[in-house]
Formats: sequence, structure tokens, C-alpha cells
Amino acid sequence: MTAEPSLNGLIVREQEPLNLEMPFSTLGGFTTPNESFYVRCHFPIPEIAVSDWRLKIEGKVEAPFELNYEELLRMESRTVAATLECAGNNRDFLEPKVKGVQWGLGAVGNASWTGVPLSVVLERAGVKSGAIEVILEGADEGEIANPPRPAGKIRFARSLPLAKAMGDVLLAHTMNGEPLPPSHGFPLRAIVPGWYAVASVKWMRSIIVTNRPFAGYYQSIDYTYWERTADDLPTLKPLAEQQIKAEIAQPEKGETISVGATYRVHGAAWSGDAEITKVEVSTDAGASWSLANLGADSVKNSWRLWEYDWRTPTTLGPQTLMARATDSVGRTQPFERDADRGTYMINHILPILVEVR
Ligand SMILES: Nc1nc2c(c(=O)[nH]1)N[C@H]1C(S)=C(S)[C@@H](COP(=O)(O)O)O[C@H]1N2
Ligand SMILES: [Mo]
Repeated sequence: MTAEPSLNGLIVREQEPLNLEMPFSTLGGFTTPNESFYVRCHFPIPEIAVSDWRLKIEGKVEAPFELNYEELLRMESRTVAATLECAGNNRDFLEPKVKGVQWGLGAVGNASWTGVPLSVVLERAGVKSGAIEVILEGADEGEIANPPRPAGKIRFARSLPLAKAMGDVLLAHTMNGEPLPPSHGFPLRAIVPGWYAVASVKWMRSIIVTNRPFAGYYQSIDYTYWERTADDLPTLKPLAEQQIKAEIAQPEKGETISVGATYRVHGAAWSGDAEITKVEVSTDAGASWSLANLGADSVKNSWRLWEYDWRTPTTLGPQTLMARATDSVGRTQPFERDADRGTYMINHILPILVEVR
């Protein structure tokens, strides 16, 4: 195996734009430290001078207004724990290989986020009747490399249905008790709990209420999947809710395991808008399953840690480990990849091959 380039303990998937992955084997606890949190950027990180920075609230509202950083910090805040997962996490496991950043297991992290509920800001502006979506626009910009693409530079933007925007979405200025690091969206980012992290727009500059469906690049050309209607007509949809998943942190793929010993298999599991109620582990490629012990922290929209003591085989050779999660609304993971999901939403059960010696 060739060593991957690393930066402060993170795997460098791309230098420019900056894309860093947490080696998932380093999973240490419920909260991912800021310096270990994966970074996903589409454009260069914008340099923002906080004194010049403003957040605009505009579009179909009664009273558009702006907020500066000080004003935002003074507003009543809420703190929520939420897991962010890139919709392309685990892409490196797809066969055959597909385009995109080749994320392994670590384009995911769990943090505690502090900020102002988006609903408070929208209520202050007064959403006009007929509004259906809220567009979140970032300050970062650049050109898209491959067609189909709009001409020239575009800014990163995503929309939310009005109901989600008025729900649990946070405008976060603080990550694990620290001001947001530049790579994670300083001075302000959205946190959209339970959704793929593409919705959690970093470097927020504008909130635009609209009465038309928004079909921006990152929800019509990219970050989409095909949903089958009852008539089996594939319909293109923007990625939204996180799909249930369990990941094994240790052992790692390719690890050497001692024969006839006890090995602590451990990892994390999460599911959009639900709690994890069960994680099962298979050490025989899915033929049989055993219950893992679940961590004490069970928080909706956050991952749940789990562990399982494996009595390793007394015979030498390769072994295939798997983990499978179930949530509080009865959802679990499929064995097969759903090809309608393209290069995203990868949540089928993944094999982790190890060698018993
Ligand atoms: N403005 C802006 N917001 C963004 C992105 C971006 O490139 N620009 N990337 C999105 C994607 S695809 C992901 S997975 C998350 C990553 O957040 P993180 O870098 O804090 O882990 O930010 C999202 N928000
Ligand atoms: Mo992402």
C-alpha cells in the first residue's frame, strides 16, 4: 500500500480546492475535534475580513435586512450536536470506480454547533406568502471544470424547502466551542441536521427567500440522484436526507489481526432524523450477525458509537468484517448498491477485509 499524503493527520484528497479526510481509524469519541474534522471545498477558501462581512436576508420577505458578525454573536443562540457526512463518503468502495473525490470512510464527523436558528432570522424578515424555498448562498466562487456548466464564475449555493428552513436549521458561528475555523466556513455556516452536508453551506453571505424552485448547479447538475416514481419513471432529485449507515473504524481494511485473541471492533453509526437503535457486526462476510454494544450518547442527527469484542479465529487466513445499523423508525442498510444513486448516497453494507495471522 502506498502512503497517502497527509496534512496534520488528515488525508489530502485534493490540495486545491482543499479536500481533507479524517482517517476513520482515528475515531476517538462522540465529538470530532475541529482539527480532525474532514474538509470538503469546491472552490478556494474565501478570505473574509469580519469587519466587512455582512449576512443579507433578501428575496420574498417583508423587510430585507443585514446582520454583521457582532450582531449575530449577540443574538440568542442554540447549541446542537450534528453529524455532517459528505454525500460522496465511501466512494472509494464503489466498483467499478466512478468520478469524484475518492473518499474512504472519513468524510464524516460529529460536532457541537452553536448559532442562531434560521427560523428566527426568517421570522424577523417576514416571509411573504407564496414563498416555497430558501436559498443559502456562500461567498466562495469559481468556475466549474466540466460541462454541463454555467459560463464564468459561480458561487456555491443550495436551497431548502421552506418547512425545513423554518425547522431545525442553524446559522452556526461556533464549532465545538471555538469560532468556526476558516476551512469550515468562518464566519458563519448553515447546519442542516439530518441532511447530507452539501446542504450545510459554509461562508454564508446571503439568505434568499424565493417563490420558485431553485435549480442551482449543486442541486440539479451535481449532488442529485434518481428517484423512481410509482410508474418507474426516474426523476432527478437534489440529495437531501442522510441515509442510515454504520462504519467500522477498527480494524482497518488490510489490517493484520492476531489469531485466537480478542479484538475490539468499533465504529460509529448514524441516520437522518432518527436515532440508532441497533448495530450488528458480521465477521464471516454477512453469513451470521452479532449485536454490538451501543455508546451512551444517543442524539438524533448525531452518530452513535458502537463496539464489539471479537474472538478472532484460531485458524489463519483472510476474514471479511461488516457492520449494519438499524434506526428508531426501522430502517436498515441494504446489501446491494442502488445504481440510481450515481456517485452519491453510498450506504450499502461495506466489506472490510483483514488478515488473521
Ligand atoms: N460555501 C460552501 N459550502 C459548502 C461547500 C462548499 O464547497 N462551499 N461544500 C459542501 C459539502 S459538499 C460538504 S460535504 C460540507 C463539508 O463541510 P466541512 O468542510 O465543514 O466538513 O460543506 C458543504 N458546504
Ligand atoms: Mo459533500
